Amino acid sequence: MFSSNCFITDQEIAWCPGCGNFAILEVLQETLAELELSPHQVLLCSGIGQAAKIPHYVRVNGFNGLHGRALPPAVGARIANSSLKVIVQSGDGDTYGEGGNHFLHTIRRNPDIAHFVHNNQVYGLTKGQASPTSDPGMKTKVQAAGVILSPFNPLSLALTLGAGFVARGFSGEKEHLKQLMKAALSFPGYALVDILQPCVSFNKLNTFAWYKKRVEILKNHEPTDIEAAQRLARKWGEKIPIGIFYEVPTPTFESQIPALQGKWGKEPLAYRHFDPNTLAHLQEEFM
Ligand SMILES: Cc1ncc(C[n+]2csc(CCOP(=O)(O)OP(=O)(O)O)c2C)c(N)n1
Ligand code: SF4
Repeated sequence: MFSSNCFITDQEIAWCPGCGNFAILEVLQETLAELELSPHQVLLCSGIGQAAKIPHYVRVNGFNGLHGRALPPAVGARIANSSLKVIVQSGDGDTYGEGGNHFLHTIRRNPDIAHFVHNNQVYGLTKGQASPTSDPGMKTKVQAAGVILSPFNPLSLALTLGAGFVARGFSGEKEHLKQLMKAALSFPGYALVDILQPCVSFNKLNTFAWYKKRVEILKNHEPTDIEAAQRLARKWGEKIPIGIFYEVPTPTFESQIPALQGKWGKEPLAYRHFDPNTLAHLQEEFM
């Protein structure tokens, strides 16, 4: 049996003291241990950014893609090796900005992966420019007169596109976040957990205290009620709900790929023996 220490690497952590990423990292390591997963069973994919450094700090299989490009390799890896627990972890800029298109189409595909977005409402690594989730009016060095765009609502959009698991967590509510991660990792399909994560260096508006005053753990919410989930997803201000907004499984991408079903699906693609002779008839036909 593994403890969370088994998931720690010897890499020096390059986050600012007090950054909300530390709590998310710790909760992830505890979650993996408590789910009794061993390091070789997990693949962690990320893009670029502060949040995206996480594969360096967790002792599992890891993949660092380009900015915004964490989801496609994660989906590919999941198809190639269905014995892996695939987790994508990235920032709000990475996921909802640069990776917006992949975000939309991954939800439509519904692969069995868990997606934990560290949402600090800024581009942290590049020194705090506004991101798609920044609150209107927030001043940054680039948006000196304040953000003028309406914020992107990832949870509402995910629900609209038919995501089966949609949740919001907060890095300051660690036990609660662990329950969300466990539920997302046990969910058969694409599971989104948007995690509010204070960036102490660049987001002086949405601070730890700002979130702490507002977040409210959901009680008595029926997570199969899509309309109630949408109402919760749109709630942002004096009260910010956290918890599982929606949880209803639908057929996964993998379950609809013939090559992964029946006699073909007995073992993951990655472990199957490939005999080039089986392609001989195709070569004859096309060459
Ligand atoms: C295509 C592309 N555009 C811009 C950059 C520069 N860049 C690197 S990290 C980053 C911001 C990351 O912000 P976010 O995804 O919100 O993550 P955080 O650092 O806040 O965790 C940017 C703009 C890049 N690497 N590639
Ligand atoms: S810049 Fe912000 S997100 Fe990046 S490590 Fe520092 S506090 Fe964390």
